[in-house]
Amino acid sequence: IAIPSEVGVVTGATTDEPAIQAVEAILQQAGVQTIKRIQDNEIPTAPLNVWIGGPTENQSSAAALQALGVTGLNDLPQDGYILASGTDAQGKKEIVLAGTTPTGTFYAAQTLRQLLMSESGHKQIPAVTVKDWPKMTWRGSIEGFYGDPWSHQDRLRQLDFYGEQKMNMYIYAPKDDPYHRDQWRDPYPADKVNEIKELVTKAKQNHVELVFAISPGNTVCFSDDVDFQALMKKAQAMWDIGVRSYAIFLDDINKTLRCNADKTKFNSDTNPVAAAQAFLLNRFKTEFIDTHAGAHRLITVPTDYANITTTAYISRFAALVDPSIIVQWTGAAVVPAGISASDADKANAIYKHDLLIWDNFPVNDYARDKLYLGPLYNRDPGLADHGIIGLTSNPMNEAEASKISLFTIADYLWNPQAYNPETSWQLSIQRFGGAAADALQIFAENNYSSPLNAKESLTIQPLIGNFWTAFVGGGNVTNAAMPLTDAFAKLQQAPGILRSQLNNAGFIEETAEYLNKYEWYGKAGKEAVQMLQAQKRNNKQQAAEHRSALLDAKTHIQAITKAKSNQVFEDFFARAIRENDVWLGSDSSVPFPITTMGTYQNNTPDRMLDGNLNTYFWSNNSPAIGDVIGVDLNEIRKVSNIQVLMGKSGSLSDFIHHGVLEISVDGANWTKIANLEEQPEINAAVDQQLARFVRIRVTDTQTFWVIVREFKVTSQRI
Ligand code: LTM
Repeated sequence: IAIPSEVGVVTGATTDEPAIQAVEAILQQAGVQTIKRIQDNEIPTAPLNVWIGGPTENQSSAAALQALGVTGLNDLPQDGYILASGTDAQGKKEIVLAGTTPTGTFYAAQTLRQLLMSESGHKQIPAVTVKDWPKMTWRGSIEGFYGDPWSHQDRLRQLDFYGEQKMNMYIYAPKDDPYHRDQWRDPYPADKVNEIKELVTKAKQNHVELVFAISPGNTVCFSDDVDFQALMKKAQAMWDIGVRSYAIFLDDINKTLRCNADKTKFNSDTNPVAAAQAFLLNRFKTEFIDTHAGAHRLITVPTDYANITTTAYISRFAALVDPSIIVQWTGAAVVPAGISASDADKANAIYKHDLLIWDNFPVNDYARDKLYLGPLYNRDPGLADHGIIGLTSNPMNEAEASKISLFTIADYLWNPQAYNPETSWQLSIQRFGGAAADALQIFAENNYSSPLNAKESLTIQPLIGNFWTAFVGGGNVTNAAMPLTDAFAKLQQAPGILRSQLNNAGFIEETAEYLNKYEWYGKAGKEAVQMLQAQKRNNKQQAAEHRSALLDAKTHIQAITKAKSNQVFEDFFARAIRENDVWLGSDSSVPFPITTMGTYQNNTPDRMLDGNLNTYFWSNNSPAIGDVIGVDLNEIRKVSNIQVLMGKSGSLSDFIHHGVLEISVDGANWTKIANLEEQPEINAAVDQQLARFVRIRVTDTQTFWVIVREFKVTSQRI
């Protein structure tokens, strides 16, 4: 259906106004010059007419659907819609956007925009019938992180973005807004009230439920009337500016009662803290929510929020909190790699309330030098059928950068069965990046890994593997070097392209240090490859020049501490420099430690190669799946034995509990020697196999950190 320069828009008296505005904006973007608004009792005459609103909003939309031979709107679930486009029996072109509710109609308008965007030139849409509805009831975000809250402009832009992505909830709960947590009793000053009022209006325009949250738990006296009245007053001030949804959060507080006020209502309870919290929540529900017609269900997060087995506290909280109150839960961990249907079943069994997931992805308040620009992974597609009523994602302090993963989260929540992280991410990059999408993809795929998925540097990592295979193979490395140099060159160019072509000043400002660092990574990568190529050509002069440029780029990289180092690149440079050292005459029989894990204090990896059982490497966290620890023998040798002593003497818990022992000649292709399950100490005979690299690779998550006292490889020159 080509969009002509004149389009009729047919609306009813109660057609959703934000949907009308969205359609008109979309048509203008498609180059329409005349938009004729007509009522549902008038006869449309334009060459293309768009009916907006289901039968409750627009009296003529049922007939318009019928004219296209489309039925079944009434069979769709809440907020579902039909978007039908085509030519009727009289040859008239029409588009019908009909929701089961006004929200559904608004979603139909968003799909119209998406259809236009997906056509080249953005001036036509396919003739289609789309019947569509959300699987998960609540889909949104929770500004619930520590550190710098989002700015007012950030929030306004987020709400527009949620509307476009059919997300319907935004919970306002920034930990470092003083009036939210530390000074919760104090009223918001007038300018802040005005801002929140503006957010409420913006949320309504986007069919987003704005939930106003207070976190009083650090200082509140649960039974105290004065405190309760302060809470009521705060909630009333928000009601007066249009807020209709509330949350009282109790996360990250001490489980103490703190005050000497009247505790008779809960003091004799088996868990007075849970009982005190329930008392406050239930009282707020009865005295505020129930007395304000139009108020929505209260939301809370308990103090134990990351459990799948019960605690004394949870069991009392579940029993005492009013069943209408929605409980937030983060999964089986605060930042869980995955949330399975069985986790949800277990959580339902212990919390015994409707559960709304507080998903701590892509939040980075605990890793302020990381950007999580990859998609959502590992949320079971069946969660909605296992007692989960919705999911709110806790995003990064970087509001614009968060939109890349939020797009994929919206996708997952709308239709979890059809969700594919990689394809959703590609589309997110296209939409967010616009003309600069290619550069954005390069930048984002090098800031991709997260606690949900350890993959990093998706294009460059395999190219590095190919390069080492060719390099060790002894033949011509040019064929493997070319695509790698090219990929590093593109990485170097991407930040400049983003700065000049991405139409998003917020993103550029938030990610400035990362852009600088990755520009240098691109430069350093190119120099490293060229150094090794010069080495292969036996050209000492050129190799030295590239080495010096590599070291200079590395100095710039190290100086940018705001952005964490990229392990794939750091490993590549370390090995490249080592190869060059050996070529220049360093002793190649000295093994070199390799690891992807960070170091705790001064327990550096070289300590596992020093022959001293009292010193060790100690990781600075529990390892992720895919993390490695091992040695590079600097040349291919005949290996006869591998002995690895993990854990501290006397306390063996800090070791790799689930892993594989592997060897490789080139650092790219690996052969398994043994599976390692709960084995802190390993002594493996290897039967003179050829290898240069020996490592243990982590195959499952664990909570323990890793200590390696010695990693001893017995080998001979070939
Ligand atoms: O997750 C919850 C319920 N509370 C806090 C969040 O405020 C914080 O952003 C995340 C990530 O650090 N962890 C929490 O425990």
